[in-house]
Amino acid sequence: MSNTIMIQTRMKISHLPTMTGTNAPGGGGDDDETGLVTQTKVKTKKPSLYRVVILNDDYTPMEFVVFILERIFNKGSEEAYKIMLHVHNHGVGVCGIFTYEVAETKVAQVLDLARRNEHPLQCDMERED
Ligand code: TYC
Repeated sequence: MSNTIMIQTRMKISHLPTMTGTNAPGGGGDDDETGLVTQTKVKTKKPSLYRVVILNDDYTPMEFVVFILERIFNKGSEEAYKIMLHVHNHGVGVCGIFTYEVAETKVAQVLDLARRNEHPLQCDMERED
C-alpha cells in the first residue's frame, strides 16, 4: 500500500490569466476554458503499524523461542529471555512493531524456522490502533 495520496481540487484562480495545457508543477491548465484550473496536492500519511506476537505452547523449547527473538527480532539475550518468559506465563507477547511488509516477513520467517525445526510455535500479526 502506498503512503502517498493525491488530492485534486478544481478552483477558480481569478487573478491569473487562463492558460491552456498543463501549467505549474502539480497543476492542470484551463483546457476547457471554464476559468477553472486543477491544483494537485501531494500528501503523505503515516503507514499503519502491526504488532508481531508469539503464542505459548507446551512443546516448543524455551531456548528455541529465545533464539527466535534474538535472531529475527534483534533482541539482546536478556530481553529475549524476558519476552519468552512473559509468553510462557501469559500466553502471548509482543516481539516488535513494524510496517505491514516487515511484520509479514518476520511472521513468515518465524513460522518457517519453527516448521523446519518441528516446533509448533505460532506467530501472528495484529494491527495497532
Ligand atoms: N511453554 C514452553 C515450554 O514450557 C516455552 C514457550 C515459551 C513456548 C514461549 C512458546 O512462545 C512460546 N517449553
